[in-house]
Amino acid sequence: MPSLRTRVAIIGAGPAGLVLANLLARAGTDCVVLERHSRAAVERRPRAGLVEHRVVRLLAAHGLADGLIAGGVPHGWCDFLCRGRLLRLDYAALGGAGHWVYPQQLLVRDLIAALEAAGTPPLFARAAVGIDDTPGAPLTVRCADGLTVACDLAVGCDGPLGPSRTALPAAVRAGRSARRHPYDWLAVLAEVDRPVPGVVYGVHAAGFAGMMPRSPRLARFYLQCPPGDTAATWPPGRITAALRHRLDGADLPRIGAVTEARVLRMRSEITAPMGHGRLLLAGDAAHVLTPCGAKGMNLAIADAAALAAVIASPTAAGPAAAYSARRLPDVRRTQAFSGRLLRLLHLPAAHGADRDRALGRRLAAIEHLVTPGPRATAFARAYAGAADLPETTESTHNVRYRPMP
Ligand code: RFL
Repeated sequence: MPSLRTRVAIIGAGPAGLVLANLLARAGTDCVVLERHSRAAVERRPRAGLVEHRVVRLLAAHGLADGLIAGGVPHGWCDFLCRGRLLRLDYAALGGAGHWVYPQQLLVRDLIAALEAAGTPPLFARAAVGIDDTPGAPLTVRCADGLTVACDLAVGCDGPLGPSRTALPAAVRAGRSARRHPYDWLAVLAEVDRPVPGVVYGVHAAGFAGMMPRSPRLARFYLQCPPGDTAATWPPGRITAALRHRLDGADLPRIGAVTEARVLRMRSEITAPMGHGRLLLAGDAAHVLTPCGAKGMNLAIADAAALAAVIASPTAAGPAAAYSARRLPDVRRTQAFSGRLLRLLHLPAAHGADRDRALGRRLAAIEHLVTPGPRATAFARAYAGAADLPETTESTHNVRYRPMP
């Protein structure tokens, strides 16, 4: 039976696992990344696209942002569309920082290349199936093909469905807080005839619709749909018609081929503490957010950075306590931010005049939100991941946040 010995076994080569492995490699800490998919599959998987200010700063500080800065596009405003009115929140100007638009799969590709250059590429097509934690013996991660990895610490970066969460003791899993929202989102990637100029949130009587930039020829769209809906009920013609209807008034490009359409179950969940003993969780394995507010990948990378710091400076309380204390306040704040934005963007399930009144209330709330002042500034900073910046306005790398070219 093949076996390996390492200090830290990392399960999953998504943003969390790859950033952690890169930071550990830079600190000279031995680690192994196990990924169940092939390299080609993870480098092709489109998901997030908005990278927060603080995450760019962090990646740049470790020499991991060259591709992002060369190929990404700074972006710093979003539009809210409600009752035919388009209201702009210029959050980079208000809060001093914006996002970079850079598709997740490109960041994953860069992070894998950096690990390869460091001589520690992930082990692809190695699915972890279990974690054995026998007191007094090294922790052991078992893979489906028989490989075992003995380690001092295992970090589950394997998303919400990987084996790491289930390997936590039942008492820790019981401490999970979870919420299912009363709607789902159809997530669409589609070809466009020109770049989407920026983020648009459409609040509409027929349901929420969103439009996000990704690349010059591709855009991400979201459509609120009933809970439990499936992509099969959304043929391309219906998707395009719904986007035109719900985003009427926005600068919508011509939508071509739909390259991906999937229904995202809208739920939020936090595992607290974010680990136990020698097993820690990071990214989506530790907390699931809805895509609202574009926070999941950003939190995953912030987790990885905190974990690398905790591993570098052990404390008497142990890594799970130190890591949870560092990360849970930010995770909870971010969940709350995403929840507030969700409430703003969705109408309660009412009909007729009630729905119209609800739309009126949303429009008033949006007007309030985009009006410069402390509330708009707080929202701007939370949205761009700049809450930890000093109050003086300062931009990441002195960039001017602007629309897609
Ligand atoms: P990932 O990226 O899911 O990576 C987990 C990795 O673990 C592997 N794995 C295993 N490997 C070995 N053995 C096993 N048994 C394994 N089981 C699983 C998987 O193959 C995978 O490679 O988790 P990570 O690293 O925590 O990163 C989280 C982010 O990917 C996620 O939060 C974001 O994509 C969420 N998200 C967004 N986040 C943002 O910050 N900004 C956005 O604009 C944004 N848009 C989105 C999103 C997520 C979306 N979907 C598809 C859920 C848009 C969408 C449509």
